[in-house]
Amino acid sequence: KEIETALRAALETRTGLEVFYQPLYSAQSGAITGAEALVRWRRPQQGFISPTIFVPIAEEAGLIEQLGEWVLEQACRAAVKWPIGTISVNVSAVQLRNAHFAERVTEILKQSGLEPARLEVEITETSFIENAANCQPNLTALRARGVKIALDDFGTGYSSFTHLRNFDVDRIKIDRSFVSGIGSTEDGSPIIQAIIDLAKASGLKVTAEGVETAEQRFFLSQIGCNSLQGYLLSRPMPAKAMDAVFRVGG
Ligand code: G
Ligand code: G
Ligand code: MN
Ligand code: NA
Repeated sequence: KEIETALRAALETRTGLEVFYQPLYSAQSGAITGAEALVRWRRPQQGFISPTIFVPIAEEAGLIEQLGEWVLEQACRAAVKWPIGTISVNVSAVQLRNAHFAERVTEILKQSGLEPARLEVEITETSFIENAANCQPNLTALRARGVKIALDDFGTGYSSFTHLRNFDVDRIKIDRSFVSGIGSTEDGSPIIQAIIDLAKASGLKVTAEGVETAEQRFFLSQIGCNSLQGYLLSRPMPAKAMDAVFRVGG
């Protein structure tokens, strides 16, 4: 409850909240092709609170729409200056169920001047499967406007493979739990290979998350991943640091 009150105040005063960005790299050329927006909340006494803690609190407290729209606004405004393909924004299941979600995204795109095709929303398969009927109209409307859809944490849901055909998405993001297995005793590489083959057969792009070693990067580019993301390549950073990477004004 205390954390909910503090989050409400942070949202109202716009203090302590910041959006960080983690670049995505082409597995072939190594160029930056996109970035993922990741919200950060720093409290005066407690330091950084993880979004895995405060996003669920925001969802229960009815604050996720406000938080999510703020992240979208920040991300679209920032990305419009950057020479990257897409800016990816994580979207909560609660936002996706809201009947006005697609409309709000459209307004934010207009205000920011970002081309719809340069925005990608990241959804998790569980959020979608559990609420397909409510989520589908939003996803259909967004795709009709050109917005891209990515399935995040792919492979962690109970039915990824059987459901992939039913998802109308552009990209899957292979969960980092598989990537961390590359080269270890619990080698995740046969599963990754199967995921990539399936994605390619379905015409989807593939991003691998959580790339932390050169061995993982090499393996993932060899087997056909389109883009790579992880601490080996870059940590999430503030918008100003991204501006500096691209030498654009803040
Ligand atoms: O950035 P970090 O690894 O700490 O993120 C932890 C989790 O929080 C990830 O699952 C990520 O998808 C989620 N997350 C980060 N930023 C956002 C956001 O803006 N909205 C939502 N819904 N989830 C986010
Ligand atoms: O669930 P989602 O894929 O949105 O989560 C992204 C989270 O993964 C972010 O919190 C980000 O900080 C984190 N992350 C990004 N790259 C790496 C990495 O190489 N290793 C680990 N352990 N986490 C990472
Ligand atoms: Mn994500
Ligand atoms: Na993920």
